[in-house]
Amino acid sequence: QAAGGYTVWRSYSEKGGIADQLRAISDGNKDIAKLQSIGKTIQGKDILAVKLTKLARVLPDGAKPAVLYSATQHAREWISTEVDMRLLKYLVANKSKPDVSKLLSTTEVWFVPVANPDGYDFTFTEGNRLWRKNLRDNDGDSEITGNDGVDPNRNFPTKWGYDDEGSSGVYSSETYRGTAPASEPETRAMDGLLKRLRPKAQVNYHSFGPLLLYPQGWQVATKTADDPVYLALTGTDENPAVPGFDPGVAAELYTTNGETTDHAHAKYGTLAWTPELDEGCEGCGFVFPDDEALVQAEFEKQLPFALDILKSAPNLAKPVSH
Ligand code: 0X9
Ligand code: ZN
Repeated sequence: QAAGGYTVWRSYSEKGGIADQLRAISDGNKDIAKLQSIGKTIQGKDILAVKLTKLARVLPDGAKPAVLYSATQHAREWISTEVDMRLLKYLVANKSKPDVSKLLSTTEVWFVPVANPDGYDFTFTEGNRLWRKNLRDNDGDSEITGNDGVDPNRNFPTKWGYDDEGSSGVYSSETYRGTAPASEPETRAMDGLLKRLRPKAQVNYHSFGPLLLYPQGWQVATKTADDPVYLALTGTDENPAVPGFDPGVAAELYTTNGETTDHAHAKYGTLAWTPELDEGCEGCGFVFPDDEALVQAEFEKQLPFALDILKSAPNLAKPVSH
């Protein structure tokens, strides 16, 4: 029986949960998959990543152009982990088909399906379904209350705390940025991976939208030099890359700072997106229904964009180094 009695949803650490699934996928596909821990959470859990590519265990990491699909920086955004996992499973299941086989020859496909394992597991405990942040004990009282947690999507070094707007210096805020840039081990794990790979692209799944956002998030006045590339790959209001998903510059929605995709783009030249996935029903918000057909439909809706990015990756400009 799954934690919480769910049909679809699995916590990170339960038997048969996301961590076990990542281990099983890697063990069962030694030709194309390599599992690694990119760091530990505050509670000491391994933050697992899978690299999917031909000769995964022979070639060094970063030997081919890389694309990173990450999810669940925000603990409650469960649909993002399922979409990420289903993309991984789809590529594994189709590894012998010509299209996928070619992608696995030319590209490294990276997955971090749960970027915030402490927070994610916490949302499977009673009364905590809507927890967002990590489990940093801000006030040092050895229990997790409303005063605790750092927002993993406000803790990155790029424009950290800029103008004190778009993140908060207050413990209890849902957008608490932490005590310093990259103060959180979860941030350092993700940043370390980005630094090592300098991926051509990152798709950082969140919920809920439907929206398809790209940098910058910290200011709205000036677009990035990559705006034409973003436009081409993200599409227009009339013809978005994901059906029904409003494409646009993240800061036009609201400003953020210390945000992941701004950091990946500014620091490593990675083209990075934040898809804000569907709610699954009107008014469901962060609580996407425990419904296999709806979850699978959301994955299938995301698949063409995810594959387009992967196909484009080798041709995208070489990421600039700073
Ligand atoms: O606020 C966030 O971190 C993201 N939204 S969520 O509801 N999943 O928390 C959005 C980040 C995108 N950046 C901006 N909107 N500036
Ligand atoms: Zn989010």
